[in-house]
Amino acid sequence: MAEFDLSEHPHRRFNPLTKQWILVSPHRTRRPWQGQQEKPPRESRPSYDSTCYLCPGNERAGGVRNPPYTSTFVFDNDFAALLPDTPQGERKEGDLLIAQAERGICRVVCYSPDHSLTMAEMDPPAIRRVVDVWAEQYKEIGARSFINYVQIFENKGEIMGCSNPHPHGQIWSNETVPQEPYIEGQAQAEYRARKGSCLLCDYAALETRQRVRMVCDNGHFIALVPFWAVWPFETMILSRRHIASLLELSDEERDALADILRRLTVRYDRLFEVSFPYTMGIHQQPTDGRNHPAWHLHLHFYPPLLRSATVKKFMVGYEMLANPQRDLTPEAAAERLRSLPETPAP
Ligand code: H2U
Ligand code: ZN
Repeated sequence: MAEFDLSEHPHRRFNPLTKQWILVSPHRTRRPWQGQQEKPPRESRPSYDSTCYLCPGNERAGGVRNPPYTSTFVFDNDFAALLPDTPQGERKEGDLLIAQAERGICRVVCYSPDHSLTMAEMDPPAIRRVVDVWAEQYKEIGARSFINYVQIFENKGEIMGCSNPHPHGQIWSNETVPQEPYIEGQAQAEYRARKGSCLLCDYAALETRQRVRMVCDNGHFIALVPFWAVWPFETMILSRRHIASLLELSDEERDALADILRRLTVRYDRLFEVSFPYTMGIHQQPTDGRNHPAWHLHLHFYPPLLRSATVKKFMVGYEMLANPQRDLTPEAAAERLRSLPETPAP
């Protein structure tokens, strides 16, 4: 019998942040990138679209008009999933029917007045302004006594359910810490109690040494394909310094975050030469007023595309019933992303 090889033999990998397992089946991708790589023409969009509800000066649902904004613009979501004035209460019938009222605030963040851009196409100072708005919003919303967690995220691309190509993201914040960050918070706290160090500091150091899963880095941030990635080209951005939220970033570190965001999203766009869809989110410490010494700021990118602009990964079958699975190894995905240019397509 041959010796166990991560690049060849089926195996499972452990995600220490969520304590979930993922099945990796590298032998299924032995055939490298065969088949056509059809390149649908890059859609070109106007800088202003009179029918877009996010463009400056346009009317949104409900009749409110956007101001003639010139950089970023934040507004309360007109169809907010969570509302600040929901009455408090709960239902509990034994151990089986349990419900709790949940208050929150939802906002939309326009990255730019230019309808035609994506983050990958914005210049570094413009992305830096988005970083500043994220930090401001996290601070302002998180300071409300009934808000204990602030989730900043972006759905990009129609295939991710994004309703509008205008560059924008969202913020949903609420009373309780939602599932994913709750689980990640527990795992980080347990790791710290057990090892006396930070899970993601240790992980960043390990990946900086091994480099096989690194995509790109700068003095303050690294972008990598996690060892336990589920989505084919999933990545994570980690701060090198142990900080728990955007608020702790220095001026220089904010620029560095903008830099790595641009370089990573440009690489994504170069992968299949299409505007690359993804869900991106920032994980920061809860805003519950407590200390979270184990929390380490990071961003997740979850892109669904598999091997071309049209072949998408679905989480079905075994993945819904057992656990997620991938064929392409995280190391092979990182190598592909690493080899791409950081300049936009001509
Ligand atoms: P997506 O980025 O996932 O498409 O979401 C856009 C958000 O914009 C969505 O949450 C909100 C929707 O509720 N929206 C408004 O707040 N006002 C509008 O006029 C249209 C859409
Ligand atoms: Zn627009």
